[in-house]
Amino acid sequence: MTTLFISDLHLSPSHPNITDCFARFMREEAAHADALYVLGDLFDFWIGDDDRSEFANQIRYEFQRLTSNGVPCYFTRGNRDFLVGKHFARETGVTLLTDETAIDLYGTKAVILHGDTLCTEDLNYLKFRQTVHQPWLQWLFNRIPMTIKTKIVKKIQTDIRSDKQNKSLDIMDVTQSEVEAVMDRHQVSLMIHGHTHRPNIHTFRSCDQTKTRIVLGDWYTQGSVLVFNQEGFTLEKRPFIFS
Ligand code: LP5
Ligand code: MN
Repeated sequence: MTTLFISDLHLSPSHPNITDCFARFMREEAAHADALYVLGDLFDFWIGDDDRSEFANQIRYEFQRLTSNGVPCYFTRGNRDFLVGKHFARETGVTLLTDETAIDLYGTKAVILHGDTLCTEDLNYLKFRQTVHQPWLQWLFNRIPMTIKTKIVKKIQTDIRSDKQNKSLDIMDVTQSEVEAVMDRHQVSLMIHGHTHRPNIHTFRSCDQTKTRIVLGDWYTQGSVLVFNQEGFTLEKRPFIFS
């Protein structure tokens, strides 16, 4: 049996090929797993649990189907779906996780997270994150009608686009000292995260131990899945199928 990890699908109604690949993955692969972990940015943007669009319901349905068939599903929020809330969790059967979670993977302890908080040199982003994570602001935002929320999000996305375009790739990657600090805090030698869209398996020495950091890939041109079992793990791709 396997435990599966995915992140950075950026699902949206404008990219049906990604949604198709995700639905196939859920029905044909996740359905037979011990557990599924979604490590953030499942959605290109989640505007709130009151999104009742056909697209949002389609994604809800895939999780409902999986969890009602007995596959536990865990969800860590990313920087694009930080507004996924308890209503989504209740309706889909997924368990929402905190920003950093320590888990046991067939006897190996690992820390899992989206990965945005590891980019400690991206000060503008961290400040922005702090702002939009304020509970009172989220409470307020969740009470605004959908049409107005959509306009606010579009405006903010447009306003901040140029800031991201001016950042160096280095600033938008993880900071090694932060990686080590998080692993130390959780007393683990394995970390799994997404966010940077730089799929890789990094091994390094720290505190006289060999440690591993697995970076999940995005789903822009193909699916990307970390398959973990008793024997170890593989970072795999899933092709899009065009009909
Ligand atoms: O995901 P990716 O790779 O494209 O970029 C991320 C960071 N960007 C973001 C922004 C989100 O994608 C879109 C957010 C829409 C917000 C709508 C909010 C609605 C209000 C909710 C209130 C509860 O996450 C990007 C990182 C990049 O990852 C790599 O790590 O660099 O960060 C940015 O680009 C952010 C800018 O640097 C921030 C600029 C500050 C502008 C101040 C605007 C104040 C807005 C106040 C909001 C209430
Ligand atoms: Mn992200």
